[in-house]
Order: sequence, then C-alpha cells, then structure tokens
Amino acid sequence: MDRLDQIVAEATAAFSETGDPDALEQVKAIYLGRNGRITDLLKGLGKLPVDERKAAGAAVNRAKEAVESALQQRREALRRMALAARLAEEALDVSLPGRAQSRGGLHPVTRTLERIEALFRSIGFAVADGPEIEAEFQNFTALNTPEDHPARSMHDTFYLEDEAGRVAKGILLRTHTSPIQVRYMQAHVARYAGLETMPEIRVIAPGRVYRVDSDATHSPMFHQVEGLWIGESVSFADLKGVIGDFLRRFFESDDLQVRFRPSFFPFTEPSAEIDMAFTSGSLKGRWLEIAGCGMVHPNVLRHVGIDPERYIGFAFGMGPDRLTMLRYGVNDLRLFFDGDLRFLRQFV
Ligand code: 2NL
Repeated sequence: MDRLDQIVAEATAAFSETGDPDALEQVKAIYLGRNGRITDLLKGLGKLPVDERKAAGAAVNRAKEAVESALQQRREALRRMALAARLAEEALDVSLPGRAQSRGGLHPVTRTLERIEALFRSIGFAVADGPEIEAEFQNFTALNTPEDHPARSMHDTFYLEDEAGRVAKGILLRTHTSPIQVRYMQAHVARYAGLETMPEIRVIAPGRVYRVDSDATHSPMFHQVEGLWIGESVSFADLKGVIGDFLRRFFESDDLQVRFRPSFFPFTEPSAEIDMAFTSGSLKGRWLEIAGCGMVHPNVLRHVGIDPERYIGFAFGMGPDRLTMLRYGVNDLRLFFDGDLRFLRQFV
C-alpha cells in the first residue's frame, strides 16, 4: 500500500472510531487542517521536480477527496445515530391500550336522599342545607337541650380544636340536621318580620351529621333528614298523615303499618318514636324503628323568635342510612362508608 492509501485508510479508521461529532472535527484537523497531513503533502508539491508534480498533485487530491468523503460519511452516520437515539428515547408506544374511563354512579345513600327530597318537594316542602361545622347555639341551645345534657359532652360530640389544640369554644360538628332548620326559621322570621301573619314554614333538612360512635350499626358520620312544618294550626294528625304518606310512597307499597310510640326529645313535646312494619314480604310483621318526631317545643320556637302562643307545628328526624339498608337488605352500615367500589357498584 503506498503512503497516500495508508493515510486515507488511517483517516477512515480514525473517523470510524470517533463517536462524537465535535471530536470528529478535531480528528479532521489531523488530516485536512492547516497543518494536516494531506495539507502538508499539498504544500510539499512545489518542491517536486516539474515532471512529477502533475501526477503527484492528482494523487494527493484524490487522497484528499477520499478523506473528505470518509469524513462526510462519518458525519452523516453520526447524525443518523443521534436521530435514532433521540427517536428511541422519545418513543411513544401507541399500541399500549388506554386506561378505560369507568362510569361513575350515585352512592346508594345519595339515591335515597334524592328520593326523599323529591317526595317532600311534591307536597310543598323546601329543601334546605347548612354548615356541617356548627355553633353550639344552633345545634343545642336553640333546640332546648340543657347545658348538662350528655349529648353536649365531648364523649358524644366532636368539638373543634384551635391551633393550640384546645377545644374551640362553641364550635362543633353538627350532631343532627336540626340546626339547618333553626337557621331556616331564623331567616324566615327575619324575612317576614313586617307581615301581620308569618307564612307557613315547610322544610326538610337532609345532610351529614357526626357523633362519637362506631360499630356495625353506628358510623361517626351518618346522614339525617329532618322535617319541619310550622303554621297557625298544624297538628299531630297532620304529622301522621305526612309520615304515613311518605313511607308508602318511599317503599312503593300500601302493605305497611305505621305506629307512633311515646318517647322523649328535648326539642319536641309531646314526642314519639315512629315504627313501621310491612304487612307482606320477607320483613312481614317485624316492627322497625325508623324515625323520631313530635310537636315542636315552645322553647325552640321562642329561641328563633316565633310566638308559640300563635304558631305550632311538628318536626321529625329520620335516618336515610337505615332506610337505605332496609330498602336494599344490607345489614352492616359501615359497608356504605368504607368506599369499596365492589360493594357500592351493585346499587348503580
Ligand atoms: C330521631 C329524632 C327528631 C326532631 C328530630 C326537630 C327539629 C327542630 C325542632 C324540633 Cl328545628 N325538632 N327535629 C324532632 C324529633 C325527633 O329526630 O331519632 N332522628 C333519627
């Protein structure tokens, strides 16, 4: 192999061994730079005898072209490799199946609440809501609950703490939805203050409530729907009619009995427990406690600025969680609040 072929071979090999475009340009200088080996040969041509110069010049130029060509090929190879590497790095596997969007559904208790709301709206009740963090006044005091009543203790009720971890005075998680109705009555009284006769109050209050309690039939968070009807001549008979009618429509059955059993609540007088029994089907003949009720206590009316000598009415409170368990035949309340979709999906 003559000297020129050797330089070309050496240059081609050097280019091939270089994997980096910047380094490649450095290697190029060894052969084609100002003092490169090919350049030196071109410079040396002038020292040759005239008769050899032409052939030698042509040979050096061919070698130069060969080196340039090898360089160019290596540059392109490196560019292709860089592109391939980038494509590999940024590759998206478009054949990977997408994540399926699963269909949502209403929680069984939400379905019950919506049913209850629709039924009461149909007989002229408004649906109200209010804060879950309540003031002691609306939650207890206005409801005629004595200062020393056990329901007010930290043992039964979640009180809120301030930043120092001390119990924030008078602020708690509502223990029933009655405070919604207390606020509703307060707003109603303020709104119609100028009228000779206050329009009737007809409202239900559904929502979450909280008590320090947890077992198979008690969750620290549960739901309640309370109802209230206040007017100039609203009676216990009206209460029996409204409740009986509601239950028959809720369970879509006339095959049921309803009974009112004397009971006690601080906020009603007289008070009663409402029991219900199906007269057909698998639950036939079993009395089930499903709500509490009574005529609103005069002190409650006084606390919200309603004259108990002039206005009278009833209130009731029921547990939609229990109604949902009954309607679907579920015996553990916690299943509704554990968030296990395998259970909850069955009701959608
Ligand atoms: C129960 C008992 C009841 C009420 C709730 C009420 C509300 C106002 C005034 C008077 Cl604003 N009473 N609510 C009355 C009687 C019973 O609930 O066992 N609920 C599950």
